[in-house]
Amino acid sequence: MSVKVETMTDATAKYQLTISRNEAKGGVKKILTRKSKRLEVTIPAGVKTGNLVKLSGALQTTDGYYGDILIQIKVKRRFHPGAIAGIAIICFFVVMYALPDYGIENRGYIYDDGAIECGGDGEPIVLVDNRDATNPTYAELVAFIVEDTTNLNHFVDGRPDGYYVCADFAEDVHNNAEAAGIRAAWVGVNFEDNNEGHALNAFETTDKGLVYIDCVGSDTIAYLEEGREYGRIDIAQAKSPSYSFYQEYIHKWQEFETRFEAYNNEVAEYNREIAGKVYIIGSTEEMRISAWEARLEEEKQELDRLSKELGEGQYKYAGIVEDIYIHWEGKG
Ligand SMILES: [Ca+2]
Ligand SMILES: [Ca+2]
Repeated sequence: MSVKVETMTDATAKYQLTISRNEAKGGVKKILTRKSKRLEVTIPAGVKTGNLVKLSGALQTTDGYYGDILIQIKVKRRFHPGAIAGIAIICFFVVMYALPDYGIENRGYIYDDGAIECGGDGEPIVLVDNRDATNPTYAELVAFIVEDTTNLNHFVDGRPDGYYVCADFAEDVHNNAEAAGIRAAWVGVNFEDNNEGHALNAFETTDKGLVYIDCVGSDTIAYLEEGREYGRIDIAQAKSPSYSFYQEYIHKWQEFETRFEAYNNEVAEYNREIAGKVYIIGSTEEMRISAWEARLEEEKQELDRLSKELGEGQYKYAGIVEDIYIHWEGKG
């Protein structure tokens, strides 16, 4: 969901809300955060792009004076239902834009078309930059990310505990890195097949160029290219920040899975073959079985080695990257 303040008059606040086709078809409830107050907005079934949803008198709750909140609906065109089924590890945030009150531009905010990027709590993301920060080497970056504990924070995406989402993870990693003397960027991503955004970090390493880091849930190198699948690999297994490394990594996973299945099938076959049989040592039959067993043992060791190289598991599909916005500094 993305919400953008368009204009604001004395008595009406206007927002634009992008929803999926399924949400438009079936109706949906969304939370709108304004001035630290949360409003539950019911979008009725059957809305179309351009329809307005009016929250009559809602400014009384949020701003303390009478006025309406108008929400203009935009139905996302490109949306493939089911494409994001089962997302567990990648976490999305609600992109909530709010114009600065009274036109004051606060130092360190991230601006996009004059609107400010906000975290899960509706408060602006504040980038605290360090003038003395410098670009790290890849090894320095990895050492910092492993040491930094932002990845241990819990992703909270709802009531009653408030919100701490990927935008907030990226804010903390950015500010911790700058405080440690490492120049960092906050990165926003949109997906082609998914109407929610994602946030992460970028660093310009002196030896390996631009490196994306995503610390939601665990420390990972992220792989981004417009028009391609968003990738993540655990930092211990990620040997290179280039997208081709990610493609090879996924290919290796597919090979591993195929090989692992074949191994299991052959073990089952071997067990069926030897069941209830007694072999005379030195006989042709015994030598055949021994050689087979040795081959299986060898394959098992190779699979163990590959498994260590690949890590615990793959990150689930998050979407095809549509746009990448890299913010090195907060503006103010
Ligand atoms: Ca860490
Ligand atoms: Ca920065």
